[in-house]
Amino acid sequence: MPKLDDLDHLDDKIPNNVNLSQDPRLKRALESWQPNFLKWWQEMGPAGFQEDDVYLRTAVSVEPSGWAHFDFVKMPDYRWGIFLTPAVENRTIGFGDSLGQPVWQQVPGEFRTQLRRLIVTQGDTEPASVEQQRKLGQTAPSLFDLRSLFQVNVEEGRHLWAMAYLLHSYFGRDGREEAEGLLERRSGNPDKPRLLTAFNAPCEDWLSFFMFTMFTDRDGKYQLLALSESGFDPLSRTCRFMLTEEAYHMSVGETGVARVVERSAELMRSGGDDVRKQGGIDLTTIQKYLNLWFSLSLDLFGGEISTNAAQYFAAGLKGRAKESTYPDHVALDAVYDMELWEGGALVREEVSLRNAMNEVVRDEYVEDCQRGVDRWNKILAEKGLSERLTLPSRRFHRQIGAFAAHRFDPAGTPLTEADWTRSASDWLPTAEDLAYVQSLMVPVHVPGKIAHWIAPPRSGVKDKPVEYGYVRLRLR
Ligand code: BYC
Ligand code: FE
Ligand code: FE
Repeated sequence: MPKLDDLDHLDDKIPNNVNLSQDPRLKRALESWQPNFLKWWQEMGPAGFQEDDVYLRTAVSVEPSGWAHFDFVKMPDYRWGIFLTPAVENRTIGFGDSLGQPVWQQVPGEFRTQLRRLIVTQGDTEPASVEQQRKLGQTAPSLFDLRSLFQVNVEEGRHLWAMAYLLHSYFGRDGREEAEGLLERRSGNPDKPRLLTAFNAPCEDWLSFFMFTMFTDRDGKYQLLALSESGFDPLSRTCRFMLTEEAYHMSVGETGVARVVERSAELMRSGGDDVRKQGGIDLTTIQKYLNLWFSLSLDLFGGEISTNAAQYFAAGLKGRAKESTYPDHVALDAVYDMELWEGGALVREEVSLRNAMNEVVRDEYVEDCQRGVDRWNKILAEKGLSERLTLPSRRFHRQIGAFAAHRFDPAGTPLTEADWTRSASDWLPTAEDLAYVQSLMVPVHVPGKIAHWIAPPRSGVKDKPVEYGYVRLRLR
């Protein structure tokens, strides 16, 4: 386990490109935070497996050769590092009221509270996801998948380090308190819940895990893209490096669901429509899980109309994903035409663009999700099936924003409460659906073997075959 006793070797223990060994104040701060992080990891990280060797990718530097270093490590020995993408010389603020001015290397006093809130919100999601996935290792469908889970988990741990670093380094005493708070809240705990809705939802089977990494990690991608635009340069550089890891998380989700779809399609072809009878997951259940995790993830973008988002944009703290692709970076006179639910009806309304920034980012996200669903449907088509998966309307099952106050079906049609109550079990996983999927969750921890309900992956990790022993389990 890394200890900070030997400060001369700090850069070895916490790989970093922020000159940690030259910064005594930051060193001391992280010195007291790190044991609490490890305590949190032992208590709330993956249940079991902490003594097992896992074939993990560790970031050891920001060069392309340095962040894809593969080796067997025990998870508590993973070298959680602090990496920022190298600074862009003479970078200027790319949007908002301060467009064109030099980026900030320190926190601007007038925006301190808002900036801290953004960083705390981002940071809170990282340990939350690890907590949600805590028990999944015990039912992994293969060693390949077990490794994927742990790779995602250690990297979310590193994302937590990234935000804790910003809090410790740039926010003084209250930053230190917020960094402790990140280790104290608990996903799903009513007394000290995580900050955002989806991060308190249970994620207790592997279909949920794949939907989570497909849809919820993809919110991560879009939020990180938006924060990468920040005029606060350390935040921008931190998020740009995190995005390199996020791509992997989303691929775990997309290919994971694809493999479940593939197996279900095979069973339908060979054994008929009753997939459950054949020990697979039927497309209806897959669609319900998709509906749930997509709608929970849509909520993570915030309200359709948001003065918070307008302020973040005006201040240059948070832009749009890929801000440079938009023609107008001030967005003062522009409007955004959106659909809302008002006075008991769907209405179209022109909203000042700055107030619509959450919706603009959500638009990009929905398009990206659709591309993934299209790829799943291609598998169904290739197997000669006419069934298709669909993204529900963004009005469906919302708990945040303009549509939270009413009920809508997956096509987006308004419903009475009675209609909703009658049909909700057709659209969202029921207790019985969850129990069925849970009944399939038996661990397959033998090299080369895989659970029946999921197709094997197309290829292994790095240069290893699919059948490789990616996790070396100690005899128990
Ligand atoms: N749940 O103005 P509004 C990731 C609150 S995922 C609960 O509409 P705003 C990851 C809001 O706080 C990426 N509360 O929205 C993925 C506000 O409260 P106050 C995480 C919510 O402020 C997988 C009120 O409602 N990163 O990295 O623009 C695994 C009105 O809010 C929610 C970020 O989120 C919600 N869903 O918030 C691991 C980036 N939505 O002011 C990791 C940082 C809104 O009334 N966060 N509220 O007390 C932000 O940029 C913004 O806070 C939000 C939208 C995008 C969340
Ligand atoms: Fe993350
Ligand atoms: Fe992630």
